Amino acid sequence: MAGKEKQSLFLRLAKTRNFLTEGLHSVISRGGDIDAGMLDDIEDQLILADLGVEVSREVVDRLRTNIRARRVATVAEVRQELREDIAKILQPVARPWLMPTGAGTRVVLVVGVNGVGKTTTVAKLAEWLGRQGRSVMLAACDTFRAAAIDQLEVWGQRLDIPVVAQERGTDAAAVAHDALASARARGIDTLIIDSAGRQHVNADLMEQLRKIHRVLGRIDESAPQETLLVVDAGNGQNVLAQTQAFHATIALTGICVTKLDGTARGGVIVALARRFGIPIPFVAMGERLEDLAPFDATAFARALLPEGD
Ligand SMILES: Nc1nc2c(ncn2[C@@H]2O[C@H](COP(=O)(O)OP(=O)(O)OP(=O)(O)O)[C@@H](O)[C@H]2O)c(=O)[nH]1
Ligand SMILES: [Mg+2]
Repeated sequence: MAGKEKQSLFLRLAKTRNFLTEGLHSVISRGGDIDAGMLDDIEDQLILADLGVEVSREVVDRLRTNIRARRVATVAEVRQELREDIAKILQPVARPWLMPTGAGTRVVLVVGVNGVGKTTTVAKLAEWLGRQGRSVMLAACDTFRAAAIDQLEVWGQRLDIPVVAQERGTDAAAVAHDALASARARGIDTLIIDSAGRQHVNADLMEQLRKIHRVLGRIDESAPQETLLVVDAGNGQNVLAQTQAFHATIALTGICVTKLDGTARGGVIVALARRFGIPIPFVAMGERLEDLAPFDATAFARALLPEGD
């Protein structure tokens, strides 16, 4: 069932079409000779889709080599070659999210800049883990805004899972500490910590993140077992700067790319894969709980470049 679900999400993505730029489709579909002009146009379109200048050049260089070697001769083969090349770049980061069981409470710390979908992703992850029979608790560590605490509590009620929250203004690290102590006491399998949105260039807020990390480590030196960065695909190349800064502050174990449904810039995922090699266990393509899918490199590449056009 999971496979089918996953596939239909990626198929939906392919259908939206504005996902990649219409441009690439029209370049490849216009027929005619595969000449230097077409290769230049393909490179431009990949850059517009946010694969980044470097990766776009690299992909088109490989394509050019294959055309010269006559391994690629038709437009259909160009499309297939691009699809396979992109899937190959994505493959190493598209690893399943394996959370060992039975080793006490495991902690997932969810971080990212403002408004990227952290809290929604926390809820989706909780639901996903719950479906696998795992007990989950949430910690409301966005203590800057009362509304943020309320938002998480509403998700907790909806999903029927406990939420640890304290008053607005409480030190986020203290909330994280108490939540982990409580989760361990209750024998909870996974504690997911929702954190406040913070700009990656804000040194004070980044330091606060380090503190949360440190305080968790005092209770369990291997916590947090997962530090998940949430990024909004619509932020384009800025996603790379965000990843760089968060990774330098607290080593990331994974990236979740959201809002792939609302953007033509999904190609940033390819740039992320090439530049950092950090696992991308999940992608999100909508606001609903079921709009989270384990990342599938082949299905994603197929959504970028559908077959048979
Ligand atoms: N279209 C779309 N919307 C999403 C997705 N994920 C989250 N959203 C929406 O994005 C908005 C912000 O989501 P939140 O989960 O509150 O984001 P956040 O990162 O917790 O925000 P802050 O806590 O304010 O930093 C909400 O309206 C969500 O419903 C997605 O994959 N696709
Ligand atoms: Mg939030």
